[in-house]
Amino acid sequence: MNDRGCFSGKIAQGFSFGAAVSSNSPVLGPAAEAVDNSPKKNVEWGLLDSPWRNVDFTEENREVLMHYIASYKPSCESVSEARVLLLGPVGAGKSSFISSVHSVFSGRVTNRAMVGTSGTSFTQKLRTFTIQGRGESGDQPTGLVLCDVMGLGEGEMSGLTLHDALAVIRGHTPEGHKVHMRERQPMLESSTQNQNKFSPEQPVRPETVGYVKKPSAKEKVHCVAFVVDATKIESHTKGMASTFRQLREHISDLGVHQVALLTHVDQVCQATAGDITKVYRSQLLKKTMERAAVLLGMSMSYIVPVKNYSSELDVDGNIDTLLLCAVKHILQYVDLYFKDNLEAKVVL
Ligand SMILES: Nc1nc2c(ncn2[C@@H]2O[C@H](COP(=O)(O)OP(=O)(O)OP(=O)(O)O)[C@@H](O)[C@H]2O)c(=O)[nH]1
Ligand SMILES: [Mg+2]
Repeated sequence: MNDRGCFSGKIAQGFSFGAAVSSNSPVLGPAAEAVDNSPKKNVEWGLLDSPWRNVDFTEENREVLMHYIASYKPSCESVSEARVLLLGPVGAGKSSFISSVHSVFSGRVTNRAMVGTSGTSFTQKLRTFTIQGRGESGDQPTGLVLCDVMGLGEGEMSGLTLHDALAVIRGHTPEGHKVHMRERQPMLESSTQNQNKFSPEQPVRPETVGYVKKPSAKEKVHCVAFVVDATKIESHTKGMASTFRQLREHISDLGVHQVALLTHVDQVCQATAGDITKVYRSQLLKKTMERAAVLLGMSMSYIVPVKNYSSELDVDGNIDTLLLCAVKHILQYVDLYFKDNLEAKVVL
């Protein structure tokens, strides 16, 4: 961490990233420190006077966002749940995002999606999670399903392949058997048995057990959310940029919109780590998002920052709000998919 309170890079004299901070590095102090909001400190931290995007971090807005998501229904008669696939490099925070969103709605930090710390992808199978949050007690399933899958590798021979990623998006990939899908419990893994692991040697194909030959609209993925770790943007090779480019080309051909989540923002900017409401005031994070946009080959407007629950024991209203904003952002592109591809439901 440098004396500007940031973990890497310089802000004033030309932006440059230092060695990427490992996602396993301890989060340095700010959360534990009292946050100094003085103008002098803001300059030291490289904080803009006003945010470059406006987020309402009030408790009321958190409630509004929760209600929006809890009552969300896809605008298509034949589809009751929006399926969103999280795609990104190993350790980017895909499973953490799912767990974090679940934590927001359950009011306590949980590790539902099995978050890992290994160098190879911790998540090995396609797993789908229905977010709960509807109803009086908030324990009914919402219309949002988040799909977790193994991490992308730098090339075709490691991690999830392009072929398998597209098979998931097209809805061919078995999630256990259909009967399991119907019997799926909210926030429970829908495929625990007889499930082939993703492997470059064994691509998903018609012979794969449980292969869905003619996926219906509800079995397809309706939006892809790329997940990238803010501390690793600079350390990704050209191979990863090319993986993203190929994925984006093919996914766009399928008419599926893509957004991106920039995770680990707390490990890039100390001020933001101490107070997540500063996320859009951090010049370093703005630069990091610009770099992420280049890596992903997408406009900044598709990218939103999040801080996943990682070391916290309790949920925090402001962290919740940023996570909920990310979910709303995703759902807007899900809606666009239904608008573009399927018959819109008549709203009376
Ligand atoms: N500080 C911090 N840590 C995070 C954040 N998101 C994820 N992590 C940590 O990063 C590590 C990897 O997170 P995972 O959610 O397992 O990443 P993944 O993308 O699912 O990884 P694979 O399944 O291995 O591909 C875990 O130790 C998480 O606690 C974040 O926003 N901030
Ligand atoms: Mg994972």
